[in-house]
Amino acid sequence: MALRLIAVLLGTAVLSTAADCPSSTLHVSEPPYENYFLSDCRTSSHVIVTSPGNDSEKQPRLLVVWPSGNTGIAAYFTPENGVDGSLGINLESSTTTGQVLESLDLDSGTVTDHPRVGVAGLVHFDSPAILTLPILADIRAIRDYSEGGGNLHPEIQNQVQEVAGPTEGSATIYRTWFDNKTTSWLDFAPSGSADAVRIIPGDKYTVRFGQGTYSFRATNNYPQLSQLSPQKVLSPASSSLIAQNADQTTALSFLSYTNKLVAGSWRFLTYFGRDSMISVLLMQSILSEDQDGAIEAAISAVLERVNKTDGTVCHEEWIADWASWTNLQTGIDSDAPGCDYHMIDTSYYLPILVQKYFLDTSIGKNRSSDFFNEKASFLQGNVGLSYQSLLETVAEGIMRTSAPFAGSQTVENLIHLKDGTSSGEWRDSSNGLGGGRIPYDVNTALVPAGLRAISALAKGGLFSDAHNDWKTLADEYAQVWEDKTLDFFKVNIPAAEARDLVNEYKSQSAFPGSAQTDKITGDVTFYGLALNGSVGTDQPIVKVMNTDDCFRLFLLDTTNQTQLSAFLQQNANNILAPFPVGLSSEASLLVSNPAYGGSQAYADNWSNSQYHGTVIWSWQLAMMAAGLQRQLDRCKNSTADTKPDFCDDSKLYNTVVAAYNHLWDLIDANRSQLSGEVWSWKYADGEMQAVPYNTYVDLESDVIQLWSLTFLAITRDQSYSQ
Ligand SMILES: *[C@@H]1O[C@H](CO)[C@@H](O)[C@H](O)[C@H]1NC(C)=O
Ligand SMILES: *[C@@H]1O[C@H](CO)[C@@H](O)[C@H](O)[C@H]1NC(C)=O
Ligand SMILES: *[C@@H]1O[C@H](CO)[C@@H](O)[C@H](O)[C@H]1NC(C)=O
Ligand SMILES: *[C@@H]1O[C@H](CO)[C@@H](O)[C@H](O)[C@H]1NC(C)=O
Ligand SMILES: *[C@@H]1O[C@H](CO)[C@@H](O)[C@H](O)[C@H]1NC(C)=O
Ligand SMILES: *[C@@H]1O[C@H](CO)[C@@H](O)[C@H](O)[C@H]1NC(C)=O
Ligand SMILES: *[C@@H]1O[C@H](CO)[C@@H](O)[C@H](O)[C@H]1NC(C)=O
Ligand SMILES: *[C@@H]1O[C@H](CO)[C@@H](O)[C@H](O)[C@H]1NC(C)=O
Ligand SMILES: CC(=O)N[C@H]1CO[C@H](CO)[C@@H](O)[C@@H]1O
Repeated sequence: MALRLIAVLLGTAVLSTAADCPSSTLHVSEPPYENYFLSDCRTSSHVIVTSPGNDSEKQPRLLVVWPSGNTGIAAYFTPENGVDGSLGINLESSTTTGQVLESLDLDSGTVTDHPRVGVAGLVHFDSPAILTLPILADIRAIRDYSEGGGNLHPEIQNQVQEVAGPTEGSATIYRTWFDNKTTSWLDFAPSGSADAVRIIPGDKYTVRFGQGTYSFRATNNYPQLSQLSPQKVLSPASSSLIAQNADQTTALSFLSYTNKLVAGSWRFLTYFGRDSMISVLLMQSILSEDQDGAIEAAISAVLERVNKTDGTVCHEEWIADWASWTNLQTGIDSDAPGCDYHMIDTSYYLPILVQKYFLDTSIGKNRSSDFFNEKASFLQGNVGLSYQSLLETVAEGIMRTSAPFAGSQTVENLIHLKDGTSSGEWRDSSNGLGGGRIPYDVNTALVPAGLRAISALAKGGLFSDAHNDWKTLADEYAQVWEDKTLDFFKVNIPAAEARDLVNEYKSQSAFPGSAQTDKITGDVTFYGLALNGSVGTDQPIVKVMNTDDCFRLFLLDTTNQTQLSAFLQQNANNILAPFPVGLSSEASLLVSNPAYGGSQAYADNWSNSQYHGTVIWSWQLAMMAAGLQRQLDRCKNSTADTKPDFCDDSKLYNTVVAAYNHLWDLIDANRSQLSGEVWSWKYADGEMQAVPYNTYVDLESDVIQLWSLTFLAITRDQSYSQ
């Protein structure tokens, strides 16, 4: 996407208390969205103004979101004259401070546990405007409206109130949450000569503004999270990144709090297990360690949210007002938080991450005993359980579910999506796995890597004596999962058939570029995205070439040399081959290539408008680069008897190095895209050019995303330059 990070101001002293309360701000322009971030000791806020011009798909909107409570306020406007496209809105800088946003503490000086805090600014309407819809609710409820086809929750909307005042010509819109304690407020007052703000009688929620500038304040009195400043989120050794990459380190800080990391803003501004653990694994080398650091914040957030019954790690939390709303659906009047446990991949990341920090770093080792003695306090059902026991519960779940395949290597014993769900790992859109039930990444990489880590943790004394057998048993299981899973997913297509399939795909997908079939010089091999468990022994494979090889590369040092060499060969070939033969494109490495599927459904279901189709995800590039590096590094520093065979196969080794360098060339060529979550491409001037994902789909992508910041830590190793 045409993401630009500009006008970065760090530590801007706006207020007289600035020395005690340094602030950081960030402006990201992604038309028609203007994004403003402000964080200081009072609050962390993200304000987005949408001014869509004549794009009738989108409505002018002022949106303010807060990670504390995962809540926000959306105000949708229409032009008073009813002519689409005639209303432009924008934020103006303050004439006194020069700042676009100012933080507020309206209870400053009074003693209260829950001060009313938020942001203030100036909004300009370039023609008279009607505020037709305010949503003062959890971000989940706002998303239900913005991407759920205009779906509103009447129980929430009915609680919205409007009053004139507090000053002449001003108006306040507010809503008290289901907890009866918390309120969100949005107030407007004319600035300069603008018309008074007028509540239109009889028509609830409707407010009129004239042409001109209005001051607004968006506030709530929910307890605030404590943000990790750029200095605190990074390790001391990495603090120079703050000056070198001010925009990205500010974004990282905005997503990092003392008790959790959040996935992105504005749509996913809360705990997500997979996002936070993958991000920490990729960025571990630059993140702060120790008790108040980012790594422990992420791990403790995961442990707090474990399902103590079966050891599943939480995918997404629901908290605050959305927790109340969810609980009310089952007749419970409580804001006790809850979790979604339907993902089958997330649990495995936990032991891997725990090993990498609590066993493999000196500070982690020293912290281990104190950390694992801590008691959980977040989920009602986990209160009082030690972090150690929660970790052990997760490991028990992994050992239990991986035992059947370790004993008997059948497709039935592989890890399946949970019954009744259509997703379970990172490709979690409806077409992401194409109906597959047995995902490639989970079975060939995450399970064995999780088992290796469990063995290491057992040897490191992190589990109770009852599990001493895991020291060897988990390693034995891991060996089977490492060696025996890959073949289930293997797709091998003879060259002539592969050329036919790609030509067919070119017409099915109406791809305007060359089919590139001259690049097919031998069999095409790859590992399919998933197996379809429902057809048992037929094991039909979802024949989509993909980047999920990165998990095995990044997480495992596999030891079957025939298998490793073949795996690296196909991976390197597919990275080097141009789409639609391989995964490479001018817009970077595509996460899927359905050209070998052999049907129109494949072309349609993995198109460049599908979330997990022929599109590019930043963190997949990072994990692929880090994974190739891990394997190449094995050649440098292994002893003679552990050195992988491919290291001495100069043709293969050089192909892997070429793939590594090609990938980095793609990454370097498209640096401006990397902070976005996902982007797509259009074909023009004879190449596939990067375009924002929302070019094809009316879906806002998060303008900052935790796992898209990982290139702060993942860098090219020049020693492999040819
Ligand atoms: C919207 O379209 C109208 C009529 O075509 C045009 O006059 C106006 O300039 C357009 N506005 C913008 C913001 O592009
Ligand atoms: C909030 O107030 C409503 C209406 O008085 C009441 O029904 C509800 O039980 C209260 N909820 C809580 C959590 O106090
Ligand atoms: C936790 O796991 C148990 C056992 O699988 C399941 O019955 C329960 O529904 C899970 N809890 C939640 C909140 O999903
Ligand atoms: C280990 O932790 C203790 C506090 O628990 C601290 O005093 C000591 O400095 C730490 N040592 C290292 C090497 O970090
Ligand atoms: C393609 O998507 C449609 C609709 O979601 C689905 O019915 C069909 O099975 C999918 N095809 C494949 C190969 O996944
Ligand atoms: C999955 O299994 C179902 C039922 O046997 C079958 O209809 C479908 O085509 C299979 N899908 C794939 C992608 O193999
Ligand atoms: C290594 O993998 C290959 C290919 O899957 C297999 O044929 C071979 O038996 C394996 N070797 C060992 C020692 O397990
Ligand atoms: C192997 O190489 C990596 C990166 O060069 C290094 O971090 C690691 O310590 C090395 N391992 C051994 C056993 O030398
Ligand atoms: C938007 C952008 O930077 N696109 C570049 C991505 O990289 C290719 C080269 O692989 C360039 O041609 C594009 O201009």
